[in-house]
Amino acid sequence: PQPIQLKDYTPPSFLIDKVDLTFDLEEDHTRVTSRLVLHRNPAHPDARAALQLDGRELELESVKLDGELLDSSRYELDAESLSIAAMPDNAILEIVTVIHPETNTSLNGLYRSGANFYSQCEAEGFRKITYYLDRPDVMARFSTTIVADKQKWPVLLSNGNKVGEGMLDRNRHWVKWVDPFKKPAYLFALVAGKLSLLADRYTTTSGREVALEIWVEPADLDKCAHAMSSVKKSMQWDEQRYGLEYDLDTYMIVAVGDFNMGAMENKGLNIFNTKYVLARADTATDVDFDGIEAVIAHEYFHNWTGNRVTCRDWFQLSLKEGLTVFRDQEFSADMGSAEVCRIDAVRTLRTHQFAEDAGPMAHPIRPESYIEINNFYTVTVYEKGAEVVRMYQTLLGRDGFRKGMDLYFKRHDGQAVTCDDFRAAMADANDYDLGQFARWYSQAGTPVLRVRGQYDAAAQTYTLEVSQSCPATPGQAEKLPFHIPLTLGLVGPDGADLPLQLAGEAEAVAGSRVLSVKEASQTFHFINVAVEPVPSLLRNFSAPVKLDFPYSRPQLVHLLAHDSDAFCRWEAGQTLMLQDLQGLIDAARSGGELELKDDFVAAMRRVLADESLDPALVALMLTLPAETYLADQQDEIDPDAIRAGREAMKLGLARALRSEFKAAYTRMLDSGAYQYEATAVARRSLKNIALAYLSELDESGLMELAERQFAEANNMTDAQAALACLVNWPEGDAALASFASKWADEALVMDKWFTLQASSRRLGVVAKIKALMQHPAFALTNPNKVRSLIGTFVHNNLAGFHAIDGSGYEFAADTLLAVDKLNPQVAARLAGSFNRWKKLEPVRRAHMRAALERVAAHAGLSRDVYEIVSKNLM
Ligand code: BAL
Ligand code: ZN
Repeated sequence: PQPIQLKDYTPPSFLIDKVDLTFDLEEDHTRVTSRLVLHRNPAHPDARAALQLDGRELELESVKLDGELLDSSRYELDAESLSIAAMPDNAILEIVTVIHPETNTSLNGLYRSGANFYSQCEAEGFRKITYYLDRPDVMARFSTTIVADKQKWPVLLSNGNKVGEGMLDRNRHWVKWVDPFKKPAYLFALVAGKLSLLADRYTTTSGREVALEIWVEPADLDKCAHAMSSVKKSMQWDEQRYGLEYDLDTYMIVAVGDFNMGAMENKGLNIFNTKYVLARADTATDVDFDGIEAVIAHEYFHNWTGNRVTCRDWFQLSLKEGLTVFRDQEFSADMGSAEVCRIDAVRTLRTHQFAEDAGPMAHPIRPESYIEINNFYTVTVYEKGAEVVRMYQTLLGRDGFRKGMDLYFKRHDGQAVTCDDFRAAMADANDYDLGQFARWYSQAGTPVLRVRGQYDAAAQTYTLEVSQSCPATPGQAEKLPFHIPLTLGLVGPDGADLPLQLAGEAEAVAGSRVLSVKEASQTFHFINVAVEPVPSLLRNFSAPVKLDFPYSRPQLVHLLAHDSDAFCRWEAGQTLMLQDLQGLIDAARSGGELELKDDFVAAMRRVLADESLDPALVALMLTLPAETYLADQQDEIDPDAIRAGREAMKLGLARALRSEFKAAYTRMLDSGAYQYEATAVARRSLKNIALAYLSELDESGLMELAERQFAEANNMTDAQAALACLVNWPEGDAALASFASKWADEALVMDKWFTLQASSRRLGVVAKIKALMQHPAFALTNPNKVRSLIGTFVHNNLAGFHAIDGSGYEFAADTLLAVDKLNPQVAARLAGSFNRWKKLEPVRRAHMRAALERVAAHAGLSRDVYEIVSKNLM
């Protein structure tokens, strides 16, 4: 397959004003009638260009041009398109196609989940429904009529407002929907089936009445309350923060168990993975409740950032995704603890996006080419994209950012635009030069910010020398300097922030300030610095970079104890932890002693005993980096040494702080009913990390603590945390069995059961995963199941997946080939588990290469998997 290039972008030859769709749903096929009103696009360079409609896996029944039936000599048909050369400038085209949702396992286009019909069109699924100009810069007004058997499919939903319904012969009924907003085809949606409704209402600030509807399988109706309250909070927040109101009469959410993504922002009819809708105290954890609130907000926010203003082409994906992730992060920060949200976001970015930036799939947030666009729904486009949007706000201030947003909507409502248009709105609204900032969109890789500080006691100055660099990435050997906002403070010996005054300035600033770093090397002189400070750098993680500052251990201990910025405080602890973990990993590799350093243990003891700290922050400070993150810090990865070093730190801390963990556990116990509320969530997080450490100690009393919590928990957060402790020990087998029998009918809870076993350190052998694949609750056709069991094993169980005999790689290759036949998007995500192969120690590297080559040589590989595997082998 040939890559598609950003530089080749050309406007479409035709535009579509209106599309009327009729779906005839049957058990063994669906007939789609499409009536397109088109006109020639004056922006296209060739005024006589053919009309080339996209289409895949369609059975064409007929084409009519302005009422005249065309025979096959009047058009060209191939596997990807339908072309008509002789086109008038204005035309009405009527196309009838037959599709087969009942056999569509890709979950892309129109498909069945159980007896119901659902659709997923982003990015290019609409072309699997009918021939169309399936590109985001073609925006049209849609009407959709759905015809189906009333008994089998009583609920018929599509975008916009319902305008009519009625009965036909053979007990069939019809419903017609009209979407008054023009939209690209990727926002089209259709749902048909037996569904139950949770209904509510919302009145916008300007007085618009909106019907809120959540449609789910009947058995799940008692798990929708949290989703509904999240919708209302999101609507209110977007009005208050950005002045943005909802624009249709009805806002619908549908939950489906078979879904490739987390959720999809189709206009007025969001379709969600059940994972991001369904929650009850006994079935969902605090993390699930958080995730639902964030994803509901994300999809709702897309109505403006994505739907009203959309992307010109798929290279601009981060225009809507980076911006909308930033918006959902800000929303979550306002709903709970801003500090905890920020640290969580940084952990995600570092663990997953820094890894992507350092591997064969590295790409800028606006990629320059792709083979399969589905492979670019990445942590880079989403999470790094959100960091880039955050940097505008850091540079311009919150009010300046709002001015930029207002101008963006004023200029572009109803348009399909580019990342440059967004940047121009931010620059113009604030009269601020963002020219160099454009490099964040075009250069891949994680920049390194090297900072050195010098205190001159006699002159009372503190000089910061700042230089930046960025490693080469595939196709980009050289990088130019970025425009980096560096937020910092200077912390005095008493722990308070010193006033900040740069040479040449009349007055000092209290607390933190933002420096604009634009050169390869730059020096900043602070004056009137009365005492030697410890610099607190990159406060609130002001840029997605790696910081290189040679902190001494006492300096880190000082920041951990005093920094006024919660992120930097946590970061100081993490830096100490990482240094000592590296020492343990090195020792494990060379057969040395695995012992913790006293100053680190003492620092963690103080954290654990500090009752003035938010318990959630304490829990985060005690959380070890993931094995994969540790792997990414190595020159050459030895998975066994990483596991041994990390386990040694857990055990060492558990032994040294046994009584402090017990005290914290007891202090955080809560006998009341479950509440999803910030304080209660924070207390559970500390309680459960204390339990996790205690369960490292092979002591019967402590194991009983976990067993008791598992047996008596009144909520899934506590039950799952206890089970996670037990699964590493023989006691876990009985607990796992009782959990499975209790929750056999709850698909999302069974996903947790698979995940726990796939990440257990007892399970190092592929045979156990294979056995679990035979469990009745597992299905290779269900993405949630594949991600829970196989995905967890290949992505997160470092020592298990990287077994020295290569069995993990063989298993991954076999499984991803089997999944590829069913669902290429899900298979491609599994293929990503090979991305680190070049950094592995030689024995594993050879095994992994062999497995990769076997996959690459496989006949009939999807474009999705081909792209990942071929980039790995370059
Ligand atoms: N647009 C795909 C799903 C999401 O990012 O919301
Ligand atoms: Zn999104």
